[in-house]
Amino acid sequence: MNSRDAAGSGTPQSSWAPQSTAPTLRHWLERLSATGRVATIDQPVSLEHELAAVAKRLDGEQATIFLKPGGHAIPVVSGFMSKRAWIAEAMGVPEAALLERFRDAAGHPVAWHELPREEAACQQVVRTQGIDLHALLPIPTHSEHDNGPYITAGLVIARNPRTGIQNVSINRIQVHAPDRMAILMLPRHLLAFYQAAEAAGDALDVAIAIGVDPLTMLASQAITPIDDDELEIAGALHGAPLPVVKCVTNDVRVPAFSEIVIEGRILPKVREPEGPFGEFPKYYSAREAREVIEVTAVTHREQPIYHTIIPAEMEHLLLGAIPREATLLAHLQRGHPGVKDVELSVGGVCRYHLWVQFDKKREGEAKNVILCAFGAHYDIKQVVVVDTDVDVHDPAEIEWAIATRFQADRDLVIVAGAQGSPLDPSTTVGQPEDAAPHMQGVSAKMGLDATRPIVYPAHVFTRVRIPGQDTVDLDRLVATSNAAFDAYLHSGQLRDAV
Ligand SMILES: Cc1cc2nc3c(=O)[nH]c(=O)nc-3n(C[C@H](O)[C@H](O)[C@H](O)COP(=O)(O)O)c2cc1C
Ligand SMILES: [Mn+2]
Repeated sequence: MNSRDAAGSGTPQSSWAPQSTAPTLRHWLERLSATGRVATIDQPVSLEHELAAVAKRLDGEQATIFLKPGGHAIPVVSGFMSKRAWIAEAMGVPEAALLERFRDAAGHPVAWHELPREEAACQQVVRTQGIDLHALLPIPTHSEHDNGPYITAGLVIARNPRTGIQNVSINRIQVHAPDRMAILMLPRHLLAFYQAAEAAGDALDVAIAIGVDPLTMLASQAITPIDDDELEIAGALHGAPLPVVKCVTNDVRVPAFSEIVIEGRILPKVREPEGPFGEFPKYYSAREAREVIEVTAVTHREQPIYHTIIPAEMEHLLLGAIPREATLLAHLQRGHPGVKDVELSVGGVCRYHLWVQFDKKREGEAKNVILCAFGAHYDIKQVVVVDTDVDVHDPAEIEWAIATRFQADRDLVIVAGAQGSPLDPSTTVGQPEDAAPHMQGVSAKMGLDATRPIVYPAHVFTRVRIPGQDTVDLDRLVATSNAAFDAYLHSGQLRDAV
């Protein structure tokens, strides 16, 4: 049985009536706590490395809540969406329906609902003067060589200067002064908004929402056109308009139930050094000049909770993986309807290695699927295509398919000299001879067709199975105690002793 099917009930279609078990972070944490999935750390821990070390040790097993982080009164939470099954649970669908549900929500956005300020939890406490982020918020320093504290779980929300339509992304933010931060904006929507503002000599107003529910976090990672508002995708995932409120010092709308909101402006023509910072491929990115946010306000709930994401751990990797998988699956299925499912493997940092489950009808098709995947996203570096009897979510099954259905001289596809991930250190990134920007990130692509031939002699590819292995009634057959066996052993011991 596919392990994903076991996680929920019903077919993907029947459980699609959008419903969320996690309308706010607090609802979700309560649910995790009631089911033994929260580790409460009530001892003081240092914000420098110690907090991240504990959260990393428990990542993927339990969310962590630190009640006394670095002498602050505000608790820190981490790792509350570090398992696929938990994310599916938050969405209210079986794990097997996760990608389809996400794709459906991205295609059917729900407009948000604006609340008056007095109803918005995130503005219960408002501070616009004398802001010192280090004193106000428990912001951890994560990895060994990081350049100090970083906000890693902030939804950066901005308005398109031309249309006013909002955008949401997560960006790493270095807090290097009481009210100034440096931000990494790769060339996507936020950077496009900023460049438009900067060209007109203006700052770009932003808000950074920290401590939001898992579905709004996930929606922030949707791969969509520039004028799709990710908060509307969050509404679709929740099955209800997302409540928002206007910021105190600008016109950006933020989720009204956010625990904490930092308001500010990305300054035109200002750059300050940022990094190094330990990134998702589990290597550091270099110190470089980056854009700067000047903080204009900090608002929060009474007794807020601060969220930090441990870089390169499961919460970080899955947040990127699920929307990417949904997009890749749709892309592959457009040309190849036989594609059934995909997974971006954890070992490939949920970005570089794609596993594809495919119902092959004609020889050669798996190689077309491989080439299609290379074209879908420059990050994809290795593709493995397997048959429909192979569980694409089980690394041992993938390796078994490669071990027994793949021959390197026939089934390997290599494309030399393509573009790869700029964060993959094995590309030409940073090599002295290739230091010019247009020479960076050159990478080979590798595809493995691990499907069996369509026609094969009887028994050659017949998978060993034991009749009844999935259906035997263990409850009836297995005794509740080992007393009978112990008695049998004991009589044997007496004989041995003679
Ligand atoms: C934990 C985490 C950290 C991220 N850090 C950055 C970052 O520092 N800079 C960046 O450009 N993207 C970062 N991303 C990726 C973007 O948030 C993501 O690509 C987003 O979908 C971009 O939104 P956009 O398409 O609306 O521009 C991060 C993602 C996650 C999950
Ligand atoms: Mn966007």
